[in-house]
Amino acid sequence: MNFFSEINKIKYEGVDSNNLLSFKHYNPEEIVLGKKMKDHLKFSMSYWHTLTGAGSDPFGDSTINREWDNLNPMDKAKARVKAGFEFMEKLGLEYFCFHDKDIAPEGDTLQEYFDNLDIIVDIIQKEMDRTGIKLLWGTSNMFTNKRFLHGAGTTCNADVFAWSAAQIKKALDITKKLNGEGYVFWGGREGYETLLNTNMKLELDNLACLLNLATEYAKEIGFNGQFYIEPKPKEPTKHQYDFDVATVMNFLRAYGLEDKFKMNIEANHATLAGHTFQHELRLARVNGVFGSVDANRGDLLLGWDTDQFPTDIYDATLAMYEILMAGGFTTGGLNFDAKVRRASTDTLDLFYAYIGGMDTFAKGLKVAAKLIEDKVFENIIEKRYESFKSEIGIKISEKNITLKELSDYALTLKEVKNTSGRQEMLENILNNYIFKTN
Ligand code: XUL
Ligand code: CO
Repeated sequence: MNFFSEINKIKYEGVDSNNLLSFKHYNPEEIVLGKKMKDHLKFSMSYWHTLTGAGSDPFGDSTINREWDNLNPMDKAKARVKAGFEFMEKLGLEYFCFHDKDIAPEGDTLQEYFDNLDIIVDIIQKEMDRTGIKLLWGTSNMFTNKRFLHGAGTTCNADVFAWSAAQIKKALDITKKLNGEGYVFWGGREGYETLLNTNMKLELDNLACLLNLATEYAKEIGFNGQFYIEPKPKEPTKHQYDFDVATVMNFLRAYGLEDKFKMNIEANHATLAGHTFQHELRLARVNGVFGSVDANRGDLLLGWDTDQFPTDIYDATLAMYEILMAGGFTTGGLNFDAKVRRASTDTLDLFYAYIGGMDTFAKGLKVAAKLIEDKVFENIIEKRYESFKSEIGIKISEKNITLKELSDYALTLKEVKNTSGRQEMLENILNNYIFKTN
């Protein structure tokens, strides 16, 4: 059965094409910096937004009724697999990501949930074998069910903690079975609403314990994928413990988990934390913890996680610049954790959404590659810090100096000279690269 029979495989047609169902920049086989575009970008479909999202929001019910939505829960789950793989094939998406709950109904008991998952995982595996499409990462949904109202790893209820462990164990088994390249922990409800009822220390200790148990179990079953944490500062809880890259790094270091996790950085989460997407990517890069990306965008006028498809060339260029400078994706990839708007009710809208996101990042990749090839920022940055190559500068860099020696040196200076930061010129250069790259 086909779900998108009215749509043909989306092809690259270049910027002069007027066909809205074609790529203008995403040319999967094109070589950029010695590597195929598709291998740089590793685009991934988010199972949840694409196949289960139905447009509901806090003020209104679902607005989107997909062809599979009227089936019984297991048939619906099976139909979603078929629809998902047809969708990925048509767009040339070579990866997908899912939560346990996205792929199978929970049933009445935990055992029934696991049995349902096994049935659907077998179908997914067949589709993966048929198409060559791969699993970028798996995860467990420990936030939608009311059981998790106090959190999962940070709950005050030990039974819920155990239930969460069971879900993670199963999700790891599935991710291993499907040869997943990674496993993501996003906080979900790991945070607090009020400190008046919260034992922060116990919650953080327990969260670290759960993460550690997960990595231990992964070793036991021979799952070698990369573990990621996906920082987010707020929503659904008022304060999420995985606030941003800096907070997560501190948490991991405090509990000796820093070698076991990398970051899955989401654009809209960065902006919710009061950072740019580039900032979060840069911080992860310079600390050696860059891993994967959830590509989307927020809305500057709204203070919540709108999860819109990325269309901002400027942001995508700077993101791709950081990703390339970090050495590119290894286990990670570019997962579209993005959803169509509530009023975009047709399947056609899903195609427009992905085409737009993929073209935006393909263009960003091309611009970033040229910026790196020409060492535009590297040369300017190197020059800006060249005083640290002087005698005194080298001593500072090598930590081969005392406060008194620095003071003695400063006393010999008559005047301190600074040079321009040239921000406006740099912004123009960046724009010029965007203008001229095709
Ligand atoms: C929530 C979010 C999640 C994670 C996976 O804001 O981004 O979908 O990516 O749990
Ligand atoms: Co995400």
